[in-house]
Amino acid sequence: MCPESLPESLPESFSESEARTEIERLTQALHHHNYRYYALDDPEITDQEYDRLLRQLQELETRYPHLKSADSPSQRVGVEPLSSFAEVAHLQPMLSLDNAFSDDEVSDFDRRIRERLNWREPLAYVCEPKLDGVAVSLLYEQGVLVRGATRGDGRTGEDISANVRTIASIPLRLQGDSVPPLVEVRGEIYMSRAGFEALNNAARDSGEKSFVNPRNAAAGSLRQLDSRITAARPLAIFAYGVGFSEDWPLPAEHYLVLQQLRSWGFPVNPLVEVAEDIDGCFAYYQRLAQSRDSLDYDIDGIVYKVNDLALQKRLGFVARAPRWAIARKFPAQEMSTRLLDVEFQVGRTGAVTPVARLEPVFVGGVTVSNATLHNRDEIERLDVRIGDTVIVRRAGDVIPQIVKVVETERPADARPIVFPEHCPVCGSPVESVGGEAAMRCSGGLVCGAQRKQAIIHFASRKAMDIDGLGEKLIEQLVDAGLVHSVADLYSLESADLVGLERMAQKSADNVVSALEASKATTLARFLYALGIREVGEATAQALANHFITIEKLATASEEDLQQVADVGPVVAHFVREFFSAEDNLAIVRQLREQGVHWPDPVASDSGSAILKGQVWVLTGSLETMSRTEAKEKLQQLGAKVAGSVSAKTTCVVAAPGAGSKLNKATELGIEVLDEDGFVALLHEQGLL
Ligand code: JCF
Repeated sequence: MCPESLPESLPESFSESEARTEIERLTQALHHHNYRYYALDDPEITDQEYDRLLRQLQELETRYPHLKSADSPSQRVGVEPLSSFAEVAHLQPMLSLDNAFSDDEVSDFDRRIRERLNWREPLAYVCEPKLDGVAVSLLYEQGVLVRGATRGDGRTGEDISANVRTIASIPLRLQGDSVPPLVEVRGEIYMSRAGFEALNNAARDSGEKSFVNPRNAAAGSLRQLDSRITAARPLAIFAYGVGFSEDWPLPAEHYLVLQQLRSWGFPVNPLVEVAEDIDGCFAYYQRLAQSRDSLDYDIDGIVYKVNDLALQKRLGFVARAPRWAIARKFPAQEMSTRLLDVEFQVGRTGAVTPVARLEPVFVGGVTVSNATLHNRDEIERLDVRIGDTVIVRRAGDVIPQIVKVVETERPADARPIVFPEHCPVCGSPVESVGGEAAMRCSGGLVCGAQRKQAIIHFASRKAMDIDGLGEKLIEQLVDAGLVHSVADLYSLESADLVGLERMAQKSADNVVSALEASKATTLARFLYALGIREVGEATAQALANHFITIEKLATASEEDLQQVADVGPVVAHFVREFFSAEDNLAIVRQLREQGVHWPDPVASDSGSAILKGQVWVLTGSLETMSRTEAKEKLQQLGAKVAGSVSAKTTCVVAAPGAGSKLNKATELGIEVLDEDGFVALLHEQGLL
């Protein structure tokens, strides 16, 4: 099992029996390491070492094809295409789930089954995220994967064995010594959001059709007759149950079935929990609804299952769904509605963005009446017309998107969308620059829209954070000719503001004080506020940490700039371009003359960056400061601040309301600081 004991390259002069032993040894080792990686999330060897073992096995199998085993870990690459999928019967039917759309419906479910069981005590339920993927049944004979099938109508499905064998997290051989002679394992195959994005980007780059959502991508990938295509798709599985089994002592609880699945080598969702009663189920729903957007896979709800298997058996089924389980659905993230019109908005960098005006529709928990159409290519790709019925998707905080046109519902008078040749705000020609998909207004700061957007960005919370200077006010200031560029803001007096819409003396004074207060800032915020193209929050922080003073940054060459982590040629070019323009330098100078200032940031490569090289994660909501402030302070101390907990995390700051990230940190044995501890650290470092 120990990889170090294997020679770098295999000797030429293997006898056949030595080859047989070696193949079996490598096969065992690879199965074992798959188990460590996918089921336990705790690998013992590096990816490189794993690849080396796999290459050695492949080399031997090429030399001795007849020694290749049926469950060889080398089959993940796929095989010759099929002409069709065979129909196969499940040994035990695959069930579907009844749905509940409110807590009341879940209460009814709990009451119903307790009545049926005559059960007066609270009932314990296993709670798990309901993945939006494709259900499969995997058949293992003597521990070896012999068949994979779709759910189909629940009784029979399609044989997709060749495809499921390519999915790395599906064990080809069950691990451990409690393996039944025959067992059907049920699970949900899904595509991670990250995998989906990568797949779609690659498809778009090569001019192929992209997928509407991760579920369609997973389903489409499993429906390939050529398993070599499936092999190239980022699919994964979470196992959630056992169908038919032979000679296997059924555990007493569903939760123990899941533990067994994990020890056989299946990934089981780490967010699965047992709730002691129905109130625990409600609490689980609240927590998961909160973290839904931060998961790396789509879920459409939660599954609650009676934990006690003897009780499950007594409850039995109705039609095709078990009485002992229910799916509590989240609000739908995709809905259909009508595209009423398309307007064109001009952004800070002049990009002209088509915005869809929609018949209002409730999706992802809010009413949506606008969606972005991104750019001209996107309109072409979707082939969308005004009047069309479209599918709108809103997942989390992201801007609602149109993902698809319902072609069958296109009205006869649907109108094509015409991209404007002139800026709708300033009338300057709209151009496409250097192969970009975006079309830009060529008016620059002549264009009122670009000026307004630049000022809105400058004043925004993560930039100069000027309280009370919102979009409406900025629009009025620009339209009234009071403000032409950000440099004019600090000359504003209350008298200029009084009399503008919704501006009484008091609010005007407040805006002037907020302007004054915003002058004390950080170099990172200031750089971000300038709105240099491609310089977001993180890049601004990295530039500030690296160059320490704006003078050094403003005179840095593109080569110097690329020394900064995460700064590539594109960002370097835009930064250099910005500081080469006399107008921009004048604005920076004026702002500083008017009193905008910052302390020298602590350079991340200086000795005082006590958290240099560390990765911190913030979770929960801090009571003493905003998340942005906490993040800035950690970055000033040299730490990287990540969004999720992994083995690379150094420390987690757990504020009140901390959820799954805290659990994960505890699971991984990562240091956790509470808010008091964190505040004390900042005090020690002179940051509070
Ligand atoms: O994650 C799922 N989509 C999922 C589907 C999870 C489960 O525990 C399920 C399921 C469908 C049927 N359990 C059953 C019985």
